[in-house]
Amino acid sequence: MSPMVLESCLYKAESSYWSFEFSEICVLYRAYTYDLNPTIHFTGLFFPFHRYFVWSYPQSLKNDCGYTGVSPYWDWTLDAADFTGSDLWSDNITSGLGQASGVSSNDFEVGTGGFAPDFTLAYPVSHHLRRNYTLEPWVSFGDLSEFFTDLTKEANTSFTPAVIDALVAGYVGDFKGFQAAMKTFEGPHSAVHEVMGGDLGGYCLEDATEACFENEPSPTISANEPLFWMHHAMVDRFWWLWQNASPNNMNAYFGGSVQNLTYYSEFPNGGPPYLNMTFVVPDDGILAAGTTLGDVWITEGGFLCYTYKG
Ligand SMILES: [Cu+2]
Repeated sequence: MSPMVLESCLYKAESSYWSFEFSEICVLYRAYTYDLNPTIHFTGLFFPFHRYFVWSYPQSLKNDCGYTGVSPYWDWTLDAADFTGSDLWSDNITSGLGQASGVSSNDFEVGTGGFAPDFTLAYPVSHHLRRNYTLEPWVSFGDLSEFFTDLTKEANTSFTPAVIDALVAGYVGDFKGFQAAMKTFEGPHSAVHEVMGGDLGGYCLEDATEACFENEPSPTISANEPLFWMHHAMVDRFWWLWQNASPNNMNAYFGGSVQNLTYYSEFPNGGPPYLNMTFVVPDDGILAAGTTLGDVWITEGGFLCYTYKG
């Protein structure tokens, strides 16, 4: 297990690309601890934990960096059709987020844009941001083939506007079904992580330990990438859109506390014991202790107090 990695604000950029206007991005690093991984993925904690985790990010930016702006989300549906052609990957050092794919001869380090060349990430050891855009990321997931309909599926087809619109409109009152569709191995959440490869995809550094490669891809690495926060803000927005799509969705919930990939089709979002609104979100030293699922259920409520524009 590793402690939270937190550094102070060190990067600012301007962009008009995002779904709503903001004047600066402020970046800090956090990594969730290793033992949280099976607790918050493929369980009923996926959406509420990540809502709390994503919410905590701008709080830290405000408290630790004096940030006064809003928190952007990355609407990847806009980039699905021509992913590598997106303005997002501009090489401009003051407004671009750099290459979608880094330099292969250099462990896929991103060599352009605002995150190059001196930008360093802290987890698990100091390194430069890595991206390895891979259109068919799942061809190497052969030992998990039972979870895929097609290992050669092109990842950008999982996060098109049509896919997202259908998911938001569907699964009325069915939280388990909604999460299963979103969080499935080839669903939008995973697709964005894996199409990016590198840090966001959870891939080990070239000279990492054997233990790292045995657990690859690992979500513990993915929060290195500044885009992690904007990706997961979009995942949270996606849940928010679904919550607001029907009165039957807002408080809909069903999820288990134990990841069960052996019986995945029966327990796509966890097996028993089942969770409820009084369950305390695991903080593991990262977040304020004692926050319940009910506390983070409604974004416009008193505790979180935010909404999404656009
Ligand atoms: Cu994720």
